[in-house]
Amino acid sequence: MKKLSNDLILRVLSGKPTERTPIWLMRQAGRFLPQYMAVRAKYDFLTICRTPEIAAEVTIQPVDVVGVDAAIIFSDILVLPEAMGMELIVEEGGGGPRFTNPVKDKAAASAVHDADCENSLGYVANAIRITVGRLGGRVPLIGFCGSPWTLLAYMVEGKGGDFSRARAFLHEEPAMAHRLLDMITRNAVSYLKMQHEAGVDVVQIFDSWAGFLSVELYKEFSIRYIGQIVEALTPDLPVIVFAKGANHSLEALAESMPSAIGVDWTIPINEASARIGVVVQGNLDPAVLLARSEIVEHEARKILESAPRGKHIFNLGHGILQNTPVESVKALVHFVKTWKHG
Ligand code: 1CP
Repeated sequence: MKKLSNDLILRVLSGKPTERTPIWLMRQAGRFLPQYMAVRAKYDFLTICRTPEIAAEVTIQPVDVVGVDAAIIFSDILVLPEAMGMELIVEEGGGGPRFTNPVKDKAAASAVHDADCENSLGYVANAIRITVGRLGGRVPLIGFCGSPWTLLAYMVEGKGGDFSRARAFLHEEPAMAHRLLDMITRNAVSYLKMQHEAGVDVVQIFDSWAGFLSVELYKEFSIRYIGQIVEALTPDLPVIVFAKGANHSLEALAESMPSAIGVDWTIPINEASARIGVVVQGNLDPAVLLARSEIVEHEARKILESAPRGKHIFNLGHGILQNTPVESVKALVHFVKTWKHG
C-alpha cells in the first residue's frame, strides 16, 4: 500500500471518519485550465493521451493549480473501444471524437474483439505509474472507464449526440447488444484491473448517457453490466459509479453495490442519499461556476449543509465547462476545503 498524505476520499469510500468533505471535479484536467491549453497547443488530444509523460503532466495540473483532493488519470473513455478494434479519430476544430466504423450491422459487430490491454492500452498503465511517482502520495489517483452502455452508445452511433441510432439498436438487435455489452464488460474489468496494478487507488465508471434510457432498458442494458464490473473489482478497489440522468433508477443502481454513486445536479443531494444510503458524490451544476462568486458559495453551501456527514464527496453534477473561469474553480475548492459543519 502506498502512503498518502491526503487520503480523505479513500476514507469516505471506506466509511472511516474524516475531518472535512473532500472535493475533486469531473474533467478537472482539461480545457478550462490555461496550463492544459499550453500543452494542447503543442500536441493533439490523442497524442497527449498516448504519451505517458505528457498525460502525467496534465493529470497533475489541477492538483497543483486548484488544489483538488484527487487526481484523475488523463485519458478518455473511448480508448477502450479503440483497443477493441474501433478506429478513433478526434477532429481538430471542435468536431470532437468519432469512430470511423460505427457498429451498424453484424459485420461491423463481429469486427469488435477483446482488447489486449497490456499491449494496446499499456500507455495508460505507464501514465499511471509516472503520475503516481510524481504525485509522491500527495493525493489519491482515480482511474476510470466508460460504462458498457455509454461505450456501446458511442460504438453504435459513432459520435456524441442523441444516441437515437444506439437506442434503436437496443430494440432491434437486443441479442447483438447483449453480446457486445458482455464483451465490453469483460474488457472493462481487465482494463480497470490493469489500472489498479499500475497504481490507481479508486476507479470511476462514467455512465454519462444513462439518461437516454427508460427505467426498464436502463436496468437491462446498463445496470446489469455495471454490477458485474463492481462485483469483479470491489472490495479490493473502490468503485464510484457516476450515472448522469439516472435519478429514476438510483435504488436499482445501488443494488449493484458500488462504493459510491455520483449524481447529476437535478436532484437534491440529501434526497439521493436518503434513497440509497451509500456514499454520494456531486452535485453542483457545472454552470453555477460561470456565475458570480457569491452564487457559487451559496450553492456549494447548500450542498455541503444538506449532504450526509462523512458520506459525501463534493463534485460537480457533470464535467467542468470549457469556459469556466479558473478563479471560480479555485474559490470553490477553497470554500469546500475550509467549510465546517455547523
Ligand atoms: O480537445 C481536447 O482537448 C479534447 C477534449 C477532451 C478532454 C480534455 C476529450 C474529448 N476528453 C478529455 C479528457 C477526459 N475525458 C477525461 C480526463 C480526465 C478528467 O476528467 O480530468 C475523462 C475522465 C474523460 C471521460 C469522457 N470522455 C467521458 C465521460 C465524462 C463526461 O464528460 O460525461 C465522455 C462522454 C467522453 C467522450 C468525449 N471525449 C472528448 C469529448 C469532447 C467527448 C464527448 C463527445 C460527445 O459526446 O460529443
